[in-house]
Parts: sequence; structure tokens; C-alpha cells
Amino acid sequence: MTHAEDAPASSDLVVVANRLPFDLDDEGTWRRSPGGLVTALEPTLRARGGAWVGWPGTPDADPAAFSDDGLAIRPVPISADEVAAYYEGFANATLWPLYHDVVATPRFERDWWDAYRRVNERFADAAADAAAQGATVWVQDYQLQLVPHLLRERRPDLRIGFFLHIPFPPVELFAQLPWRDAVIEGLLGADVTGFQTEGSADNFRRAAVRLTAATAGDDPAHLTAPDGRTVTAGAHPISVDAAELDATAREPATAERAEALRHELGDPRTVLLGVDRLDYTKGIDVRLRAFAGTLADGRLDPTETVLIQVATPSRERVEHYAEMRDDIELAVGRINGEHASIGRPVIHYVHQPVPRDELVAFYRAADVMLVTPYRDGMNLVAKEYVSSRADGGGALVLSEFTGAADELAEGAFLVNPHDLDAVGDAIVAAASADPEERRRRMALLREQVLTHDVERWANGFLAALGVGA
Ligand code: GDG
Repeated sequence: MTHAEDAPASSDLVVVANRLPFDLDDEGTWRRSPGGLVTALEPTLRARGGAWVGWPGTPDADPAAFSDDGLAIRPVPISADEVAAYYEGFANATLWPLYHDVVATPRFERDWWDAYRRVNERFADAAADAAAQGATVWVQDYQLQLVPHLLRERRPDLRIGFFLHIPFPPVELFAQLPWRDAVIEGLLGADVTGFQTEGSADNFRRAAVRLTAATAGDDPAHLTAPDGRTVTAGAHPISVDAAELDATAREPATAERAEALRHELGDPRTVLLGVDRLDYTKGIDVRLRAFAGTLADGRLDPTETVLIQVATPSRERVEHYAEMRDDIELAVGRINGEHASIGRPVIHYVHQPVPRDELVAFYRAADVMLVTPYRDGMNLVAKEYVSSRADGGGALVLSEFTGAADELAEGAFLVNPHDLDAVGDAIVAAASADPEERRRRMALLREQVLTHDVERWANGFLAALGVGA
């Protein structure tokens, strides 16, 4: 990748996220790392000469800032020890389980907290450096919850927004965190706090009032911070680039690949699909057990039904993840052992990243998409599936405990993932619904997702922050 080497000037719009939209590899080469957030924000940022502050993805690397076609890239270095304590520790073994309803037991370690605070300070310094006088700064996600307050201390002239991509838990759970007051104080440094759902926004407001000197404002979406500033807290449900997925799904090559895939699977009557990072919040285990139940009781025929489970490697150095991988792989082996015949597995388990276009072909090939998290901020997979069904077919089994359920309840087969029987029933209902009913439901889902895409999300949040489209 080529880029201008001169240090970028300060910017009027700054995004601060754990990761940059470019990764630095071990050889020191920058590679673009596409993702939903990048797609959503890049055009606006480039048009405004904006900046992105984030970690380059390699421990101990300390590369210089640079400009890429109107976008300032400002790397924040993180040491290997800090990756272990701040990222794998506090972010992913303390906050992640705590914020997902304690699905796994969070670990509370003072050293991890110290590293989290230190790294958040470094991000706040970098953001303060990047921002022009009176600029708008948008901070992303649970790794950086202290940045709004730290940044305001450094730069009271800035307008600061914060968006949480994962759920904000009920105060009864959040209160377990030994450093709970500091986290709320961190978030209250923002002018606008955004959450995936009204439920999360409400949880945050309750926690702020219960645990700090913040008070509820007259407007239910407003809080008055201890320093007298108004802080808004509202729902800004994130989404996907629905038009782009719809267009990819319409390409003849995608339909051909989807058909070829079904053929490779042995032309089964029903193809079920799960696509997740291999994460204990995603309910992969309950989905496998429920599927096995429907085969065992004869409601689904193992000679006519196939489940593809893509479980992308994730956070492999965090303890809970390694254990869970073993459990899932044991379950896949057991279910295939009991129900498959030679050359015809009932579960195709993929523990590798699947290329994007191939993933869209998977979505198009799947009669039933299984999204069964115990708790999920939003769940983009559900929205990607819907966007990819340009043919109007397919059915979505969706956990009530996802943010997506707030928008997709009407068209989806909604399910409580803690109720194993109900998950089995929903899988059977979705697989056996008549085509008319499936098309009716898919039309409802598509109407919602195609009109509420990621661009609308980004513009909506920025508008709340006072940045015009
Ligand atoms: C967090 C919140 C919230 C997965 N495997 C492959 C692959 N993926 C892509 C999916 C999707 C993304 O990863 C996963 O997004 P999710 O939303 O499902 O889940 P998290 O990673 O937990 O994301 C979540 C989100 O932030 C955004 O705010 O919705 O609630 O937890 O885009 O497609 N992509 C490709 N190959 C794979 O094998 N190409």
C-alpha cells in the first residue's frame, strides 16, 4: 500500500476505535481490513478530511501516522503485555462476559484494570492530538469506555460521542464490577451515548443514576452528569450494507455457487446454516443440541437435512474460548456419529474464515438461518442473511436476546435460546413452513433491513452529535 508519509493535520471529525481500518503485518506492510464499521464511516470521514485513531493490530509496533486519500490514520501502540491485560484480559475476559449477562464468569483482576486505564489514556491522548478546535470525536465500543471522560479532561472544546456495540447489562449485574463508578464516569464524559437497543440505553441510565451522582433529566433520554452537563442516551441500532449484499446475492455467479453448494451437500431437502465467531455468547451449543433432538425424535430426516456451521476462530488465547471450542467440536462429532451415514454428514463444521462472496452464496443456499445467541448486542449475521435473500426465500430462526429481535420480531421465528425444546420446535417450524408463509415473513424482514442500513445508522448517530450528513 502506498500513502503520503507527511504527518496529517488535525481533523474536524475523528473516529476512535480499538482497531484501525488498516492492519500492520509483521513485515511492516499496511493492509486494508474491511469491516462493517469501516464501510459505514469511511466515505463520511474521507469527505471531511477525518481521522481514525486505533491500534494497528500488531503488539509493540509503533508506526508513524499517515494520510490515505483524505483519511488520517493515527496508530496507537499497544505492547504485548498490554494486549494480554487490556484486550484479552479486561476487555474480553472481564467486560465481555459481564456485559453478556454473565453467560460465562467474568474475572476481576486489578492488573487488567490498570492496563485498561493506561491504554484508554493513550487513546485519549492520541484523539486529543488528532482533533481540531471544536471537532467532533466518535468513540467506539467496550474497549474504550474511559476515553470520553479522559478526552473531555484534555479537550473541553470537543463534542464527544460514544457507541457501545455490545449490550449494556442490567445494573444488578453491572454492579459486580469493582471499577463500575469509573466506567460510568468514563461514559458520562460523552455528550451523546448510543446503544443497540432501548433496553441497553435504559440499563445505562439506571446504572448512572444508581451508582453515581448523575440524575435523570426531564426528557427520559437525558441524564444530567455530576458536572451539570446533559448527556443523552438512546438506541441507534447498527445495520449492514444491505444494498451491497442484495446486489452480490443477485449476481448470477452467487446463485450458481449456491446451487453448486447444495449439490455438493448431496441435494438435501433442507439446508440449515449458522455463521458465528466461535464465541460462547452465540448459542452454538444450544443450536447443535436442538438440531440433534429433532433428528432423534424423527421430526427432521437425517438423510434429507444438512446443517452447515461456520464457526470462525476468535480470541483463542482467552481461556473460556478454548474450552468452548472443545465442547462444540465434541458435540459435532457425537451428532455426526449418531445420525450421519458414510459420506453424508448431517453437520458440516467449518472452523476457518469463509470469503465474503462465498458467505453470501451460503446465505442464498440456506433454507433456514439459525441465530440463537444467549445475548448479542445486535447480530449482523441475521441482517446479512435477510439482505442476501434477494430471491425472497429462506427463513430466520432468531433469539429474543439479540438486538436484532427488536426490529425483526414479526418476520422471524423468534425463540428463547434457554428453552431447548422451543429451539427445536422453531427449527422444525421454520423448515416446514409452507413457501407462501416463508415468503411473507421474508418480505417483512427485508423491508425492515433494506430501509435501515448501516449508512442510516452512521448518519443518525452523527446527526445526534450535531454533524450534518
Ligand atoms: C459485535 C457485537 C454487533 C463471521 N464469520 C465470517 C464472517 N463473519 C462476519 C459476519 C458478520 C460479523 O463477522 C459478525 O458480526 P456479529 O454482529 O454477528 O457479531 P460480533 O462479531 O460479536 O459483533 C454484535 C456487532 O458488533 C456490530 O455492532 O452486531 O452484537 O457482538 O459481519 O458476516 N465474515 C466472513 N467470513 C467468515 O467466516 N467473510
